[in-house]
Amino acid sequence: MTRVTDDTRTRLRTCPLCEAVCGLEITLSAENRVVGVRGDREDPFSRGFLCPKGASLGRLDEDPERLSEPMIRDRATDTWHAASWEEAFDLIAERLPALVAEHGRQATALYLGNPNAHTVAGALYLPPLIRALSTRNVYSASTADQMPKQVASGLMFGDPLTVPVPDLDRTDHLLMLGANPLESNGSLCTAPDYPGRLKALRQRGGRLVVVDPRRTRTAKLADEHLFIRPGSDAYLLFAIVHTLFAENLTAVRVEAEGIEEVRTAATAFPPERVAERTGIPAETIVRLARELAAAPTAAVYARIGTCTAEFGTLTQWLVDVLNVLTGNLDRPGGAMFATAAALGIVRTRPFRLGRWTSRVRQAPEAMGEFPVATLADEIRTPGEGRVRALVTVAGNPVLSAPSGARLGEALAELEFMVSVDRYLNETTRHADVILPPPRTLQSAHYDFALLNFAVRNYARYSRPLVPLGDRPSESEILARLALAASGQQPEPGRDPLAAVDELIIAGTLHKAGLLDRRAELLGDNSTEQRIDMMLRLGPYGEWNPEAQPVEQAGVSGGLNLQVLLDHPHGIDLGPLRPRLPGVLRTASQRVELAPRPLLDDVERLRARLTEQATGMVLIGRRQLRSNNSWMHNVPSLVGGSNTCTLHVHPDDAERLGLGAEAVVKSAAGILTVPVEPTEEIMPGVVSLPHGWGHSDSAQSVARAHAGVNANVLTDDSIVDAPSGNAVFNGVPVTVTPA
Ligand SMILES: Nc1nc2c(c(=O)[nH]1)N[C@H]1C(S)=C(S)[C@@H](COP(=O)(O)OP(=O)(O)OC[C@H]3O[C@@H](n4cnc5c(=O)[nH]c(N)nc54)[C@H](O)[C@@H]3O)O[C@H]1N2
Ligand SMILES: Nc1nc2c(c(=O)[nH]1)N[C@H]1C(S)=C(S)[C@@H](COP(=O)(O)OP(=O)(O)OC[C@H]3O[C@@H](n4cnc5c(=O)[nH]c(N)nc54)[C@H](O)[C@@H]3O)O[C@H]1N2
Ligand code: SF4
Ligand SMILES: [Mo]
Repeated sequence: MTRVTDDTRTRLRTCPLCEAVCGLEITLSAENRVVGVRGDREDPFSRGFLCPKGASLGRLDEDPERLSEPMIRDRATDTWHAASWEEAFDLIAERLPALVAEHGRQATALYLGNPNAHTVAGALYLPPLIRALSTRNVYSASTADQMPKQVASGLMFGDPLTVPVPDLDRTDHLLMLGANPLESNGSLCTAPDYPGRLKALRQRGGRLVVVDPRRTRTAKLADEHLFIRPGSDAYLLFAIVHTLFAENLTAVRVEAEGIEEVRTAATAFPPERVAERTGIPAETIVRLARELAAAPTAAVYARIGTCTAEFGTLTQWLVDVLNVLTGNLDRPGGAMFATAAALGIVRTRPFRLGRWTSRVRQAPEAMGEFPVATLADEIRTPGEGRVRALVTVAGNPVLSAPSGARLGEALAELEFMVSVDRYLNETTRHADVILPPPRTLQSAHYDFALLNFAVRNYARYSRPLVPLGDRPSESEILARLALAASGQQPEPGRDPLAAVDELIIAGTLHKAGLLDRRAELLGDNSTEQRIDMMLRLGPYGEWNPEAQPVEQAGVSGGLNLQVLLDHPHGIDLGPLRPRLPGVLRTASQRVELAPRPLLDDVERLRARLTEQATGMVLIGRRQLRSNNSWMHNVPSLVGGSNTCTLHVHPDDAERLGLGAEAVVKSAAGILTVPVEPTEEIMPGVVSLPHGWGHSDSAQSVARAHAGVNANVLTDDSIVDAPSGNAVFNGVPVTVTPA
């Protein structure tokens, strides 16, 4: 460890590692090595909170095994050599356009991974890349994650990005399903120090109820924890809806269509009919409904455990149906919509689902994407439109997608593959070219996506802490990739980023009637000027005639980049405010409680109600010192409790005669895993974390803590019908002694 000396400097930056957006205070040595990380106590949102991952940001950023130069693979020998940026882009410009010329645009696919939600490059420079490729074969981690929430929100509110979040700091009652923020730090609910906020809820007399097949750390903090049979949340929520109607407990306060249709649909799901399926007694369900209705304010919140399930979209829909029926949507203490500072995509027409379908499975698109669960089919099924080339950006689908191992075999059949990634890993090993992004600390940071889901309105911009030198930023990599994919060379002497930005700036200012003010945009480069424009035109912006006031002391006038630069700890933009009907984009201009595609899907739910729960089922879990697949090469983040084991209830372990290891078999695959008996899991359920399985990894620490790939067991042939989302929870398995 480098000593803190006079040459060190301390700088502020947002942590990019999870959705909690904590402010960090980072101490750097003269050589730009991280010598210390602390939570930024002056950040008005995170107030000094820091988790073990944030504390390890330096080690992660300086991992000696991360890639620093482009890599090119020789297919004949399967060996890699470092290449110059010119060589790498030249190869792409030679191969991709030729492939498209021969086989058409659909022959190229794109897969976008989770870290894109945390980078400026992902937010601002993926859209031009998608346009340049102009293929319908766009896939992302969203269909292994939150697509059900986005589809439900799109149908109910008209915009899939209009997602309500629980008003954590003011609610009196929180019903939480399938989320474990004490390990994950929260998701689709940006809340730094989520654990502290939950403790505060209880301290002010509020009630927290957690529904989870595992007694998680979050469950232990709650007033009440209920085990639920995996995959049955939609039944539970429908029965709560049923009870609200049956007992006249509804109190709708917003303009809503379709209340009668919801009442009718719920008649099929009285509490006594779902009790067995959910494992929750009818009396308890009735009590949950009464408590929800009686609380002065309440919010229902459900996350990944309920999204990555067969009825994910119905569950997410019912969450907000409950928020509406109990009068809690869009009111303080209920479920509210954040107001992010940067101007986002302005949607003018209502969200539509299934505008086109995939070639092999006829899966409907959602938000311009096909389900990642069908990517392997599109690569492997011969015929016109077959995917022959793939570009991945910040994704590791071999470990993160359902039937990931099968997808890995499909990747090996591609004719050409490019990955923008910091590692040579389970996915990128199939690439022909890997383009590594710079260090995190060499990148600027602004949370374009996550601040739309914040529990308090807030903005913070961080400039790069370490100079880039003569290598490209990730934004430039994506811009040059877009050029190479269309067979173009960057114009000599012209910054390819500036070319992209100029088009967007001119278009946006023209629409706003402000083209003559182009010269006023501030910033060191075109990206910053774009951010300045988005802030100025945004809901608190200097150029927005209807801007909301910025109430923070010391900030006068509307927001622009300079105001954010002057407030490096971030700016508090106040508690969430009611936003209906302004945010609605539905045809009716009301909240649509009974969208047709969802009512249609209720039939599928109904048909499965009486299904007997036999055998064991598999679910996932997250670990505090981990993040999906890519943080296992940092010594401080592996080992201890952070290991890849199968959680099994001791009664099941005994009944099944399990020893130290078990063989777990599903319809999709088979694995041998170490067994960890624990009372914290519901009988009949086993849990395995995802993101492991590094036995062939090029990273030495990850290889030494390999674990197994949980997605060998998950089955890509089963998805949540409306959204196409992958199913990771409730996978039928057999468990036998090894
Ligand atoms: N069984 C099971 N599977 C799951 C889940 C589950 O709960 N259970 N969860 C799902 C969820 S919620 C998600 S979001 C997905 C995640 O799915 P993916 O996004 O496909 O997987 P990650 O492991 O997050 O991979 C991120 C990749 O980005 C690279 N990377 C990291 N930082 C950067 C960067 O700044 N730039 C670039 N270019 N690359 C970077 C890493 O090296 C890694 O290769 O996994 C899903 N898979
Ligand atoms: N430390 C850490 N933090 C992370 C990540 C990480 O890998 N590690 N990943 C990040 C990502 S990509 C995301 S999307 C978020 C996710 O954030 P969360 O949604 O909070 O994710 P989990 O911690 O996996 O919690 C999901 C819970 O659902 C439960 N569950 C499983 N099946 C069911 C079911 O059928 N019904 C119900 N009611 N519960 C069920 C599981 O037992 C688990 O406790 O976390 C992010 N933060
Ligand atoms: S909670 Fe998330 S944002 Fe905060 S320090 Fe940890 S990883 Fe970073
Ligand atoms: Mo995720």
